[in-house]
Amino acid sequence: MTVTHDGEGEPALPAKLAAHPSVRAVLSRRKAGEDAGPPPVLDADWLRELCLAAGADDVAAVGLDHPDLAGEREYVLGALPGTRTLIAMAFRMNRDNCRSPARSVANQEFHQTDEQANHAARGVVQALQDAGHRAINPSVGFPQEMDRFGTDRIWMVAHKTVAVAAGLGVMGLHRNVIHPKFGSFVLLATVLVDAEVSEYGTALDYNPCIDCKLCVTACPVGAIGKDGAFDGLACTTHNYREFMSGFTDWAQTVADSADAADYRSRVPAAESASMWQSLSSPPGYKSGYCLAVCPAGEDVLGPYLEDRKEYLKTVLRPLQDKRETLYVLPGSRAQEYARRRFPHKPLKEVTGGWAPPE
Ligand code: B12
Ligand code: SF4
Repeated sequence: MTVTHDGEGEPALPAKLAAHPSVRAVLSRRKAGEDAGPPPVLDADWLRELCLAAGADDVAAVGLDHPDLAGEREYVLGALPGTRTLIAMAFRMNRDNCRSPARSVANQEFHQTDEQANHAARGVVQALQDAGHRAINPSVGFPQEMDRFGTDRIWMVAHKTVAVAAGLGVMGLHRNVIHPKFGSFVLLATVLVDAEVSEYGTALDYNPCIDCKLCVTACPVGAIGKDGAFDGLACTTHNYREFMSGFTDWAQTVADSADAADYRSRVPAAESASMWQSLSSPPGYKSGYCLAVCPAGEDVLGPYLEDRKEYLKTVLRPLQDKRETLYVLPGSRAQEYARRRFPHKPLKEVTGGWAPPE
């Protein structure tokens, strides 16, 4: 095999490869100094402008070696070997859309913001790639790594953990990140990149959560404790009824039904229609009320401070009063809580919460 060398520091290449038009184009670009390679350190101001122009409402970077990210490292490096920095971005949601008792309105807002955030993060990755870097944008919500479902976490990166370490906000009582200005009404995205950044964010020195406990009162299945305890299983059983966990239970009901009449006696028409909607368009959340009622954040707090009674009447109460089916595991704390606190909301016992059936 003949090997050529250009004598100017380029690696030796087999003759056939060196003669390929694409290879010659790359080598001549390098020779002309047009392809100097990426800067070793990304400029923080340049990066911020890039993310804001892509559509982010706030941005901060954090090194993968940050001690609070120890639990993320394995997953992050598995998705992009060589990752050095995580770029956290926040995207505002429209508040009254999230607060509407009409689930179709709230779900559209979640999904539109989700799409916008994925689109922006992808644009940032493209710009970083054009600058010579390796970068990826794990999804804001779904898709996730479903082959791990039931055995390991299914998300590539915990956006909340990254956003908090980068200083974009702090987790409130409801376990969502509260941005100091935009409050709870933000979705989060993370871009992984193989370079360092000239300046990293620092954690916020206060928690924007005002400890009003409205999230505790709003949750129809009692998933949020006054002390900040979070009943993840109660939340996912109800809220994710039409996502992978609830879908599994629904599919089993279909399998277990003797005939159409039996199926209809187990699943009312509206539930079947709702499941169809979630399968044919992005799946619908059943709740998210903890986020909807949260008054924290400088841009959000005004109406709550002005007239708390009115705030409760117009924001909290409509969600509490809504007649809607609540999905609970039989014998769970959530079932007892919902029965006691929300007697006007019909309860439905279901199985197949988060983990797949044995
Ligand atoms: C898994 C997940 C969920 C799970 C678990 C939530 C949780 N607190 O972890 C469920 C299905 C319950 C959920 C619900 C919602 N989620 Co969610 N979810 C995620 C996901 C994929 C990972 C979250 C994570 O990092 N968890 C681990 C650590 C960091 O969280 P943690 O709070 O410290 O730990 C909690 C869990 O381990 C949980 N837990 C404990 N036991 C159990 C058991 C089970 C079965 C489960 C599922 C969880 C669980 O309790 C711990 C808290 O004490 C992220 C997307 C992503 N890739 O990051 C979105 C994300 C956290 N979700 C988000 C949103 C908006 C929601 C909902 C509002 C959706 C809706 N419209 O209803 C609700 C809010 C419920 C709530 N109060 O948290 C946003 C939050 C944005 C923000 N401002 O912080 C994220 C970041 C998506 C995004 N890209 O913006 N979510
Ligand atoms: S609703 Fe109140 S207690 Fe709950 S997270 Fe928001 S500010 Fe904190």
